[in-house]
Amino acid sequence: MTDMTRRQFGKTVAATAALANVAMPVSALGQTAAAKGLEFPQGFVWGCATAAYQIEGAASEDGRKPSIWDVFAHTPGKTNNGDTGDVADDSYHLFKEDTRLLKNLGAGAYRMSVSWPRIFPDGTGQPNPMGMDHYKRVVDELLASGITPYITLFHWDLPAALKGGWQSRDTALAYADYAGFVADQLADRVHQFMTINEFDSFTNLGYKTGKFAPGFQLPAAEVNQVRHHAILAHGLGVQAVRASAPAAQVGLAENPTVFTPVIEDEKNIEAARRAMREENAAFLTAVLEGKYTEGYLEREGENAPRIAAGDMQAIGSPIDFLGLNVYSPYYVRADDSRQGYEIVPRQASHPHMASEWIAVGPEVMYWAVRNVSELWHPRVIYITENGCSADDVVTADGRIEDTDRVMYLRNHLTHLHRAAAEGFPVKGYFLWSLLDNFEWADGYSKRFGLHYVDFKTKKRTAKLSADWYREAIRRNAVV
Ligand code: GBH
Repeated sequence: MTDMTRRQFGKTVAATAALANVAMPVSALGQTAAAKGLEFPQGFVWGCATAAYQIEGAASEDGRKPSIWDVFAHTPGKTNNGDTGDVADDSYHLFKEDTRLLKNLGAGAYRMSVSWPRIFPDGTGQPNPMGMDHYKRVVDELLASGITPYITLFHWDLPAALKGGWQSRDTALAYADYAGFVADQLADRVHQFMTINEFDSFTNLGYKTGKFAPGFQLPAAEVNQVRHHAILAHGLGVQAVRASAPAAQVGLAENPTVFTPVIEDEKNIEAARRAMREENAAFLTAVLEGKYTEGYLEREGENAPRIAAGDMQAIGSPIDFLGLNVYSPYYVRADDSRQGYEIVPRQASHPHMASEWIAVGPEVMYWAVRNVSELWHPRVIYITENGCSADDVVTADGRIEDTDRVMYLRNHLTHLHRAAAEGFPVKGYFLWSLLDNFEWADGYSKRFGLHYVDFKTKKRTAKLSADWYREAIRRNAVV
């Protein structure tokens, strides 16, 4: 917030709300709160997010070698319909067009990821200049269009050549070398880096349930070691980026399990905070506290990770901003147990979007920001992902009227606005996603984009939600 303190901003909002309560002629109301919508703080960053393997295609071009996702997707039975990211949205070639889509939205920022196997095709060793040059071109195109790049250094496409994958401690070291190299190469034009996207997705789904690459189902002790290597990679990555790009801001994009109090009263609010800390003990809590909680070590017992000297200090390296990917809430209530909370299962009738896992509970935006703020006091929070899948259809005259996505976005941003209005330090929002893309194990069957992609022709068409988001960005408000 530039020229208003948080408290003043909160008061202004309260005053506007109070005004709206007094009897006023409808026309006067129309000119105040209603006309403005729920305004976000000045300078709020509005963006879109994507990830390399989900949009780029060009899987073996310019020296790129396979990632574990190429191998996984090409293994029969692993993805819906056997879909792969071989071609995806062809954004590797169409990045100028994608930049125009962002510009048409009025977006000020773009969160994109760099593909590790384009930069180090074998994971380590010699860098591949053709891969690096590609990202320099993409970044330059964004900058020329007035769009600030936010770069994710790892969004799950681990080079397949790395022996042992995340089971090997060496992968964390290789990651730090890669992260430091990319930061050095882009330091003159990129000022925001995220080390890693979502620990849970590539560790637990990759090595415990096997739903994601590399598709393993390991015993608990080995899974915990994988998780430890992942957060170690983050910590070493923070240090490597700082060494290469001292002026840059470094953070991560994590999807903690977010807890919403069943009722907003003191004891349940406290329970939500406790649950948030303890249920994220392997990842976010460890990163922000530089230690595993006693509860986690006790619960895991002999399966707890082996920790080398210096690991926890590296893992707890200070970050400049916290990125939160927020989709679905869990509900929690206070109880008399030692931990002080009980997770309340979702009702069978709880509504969800096209992906069943996207249970709709827009207050999750508020509680994500508030819980992490009260627990760890990060100076800057970005929502690095939020959005939904919808069963989009193209009408006879070529429109996509995704009113359900608009409903989802409007409600989630309304609750995010509440967090900003109460003075929590949320500074930006990146909508997942700019365009329909390869949705991991769901292949092309789930569409998350503001732009519809015809996967045969690669044609992009703005959906109704793109028009809605443009208007929100233009007004800096939810309307
Ligand atoms: C994000 O993950 C990812 O960062 C992004 O790449 C992805 O495209 C986007 O969300 C939309 O999915 O199949 O029942 O096991 C969000 C967290 C973790 C949610 C994996 C879905 C699989 C559920 N995701 N999870 S299931």
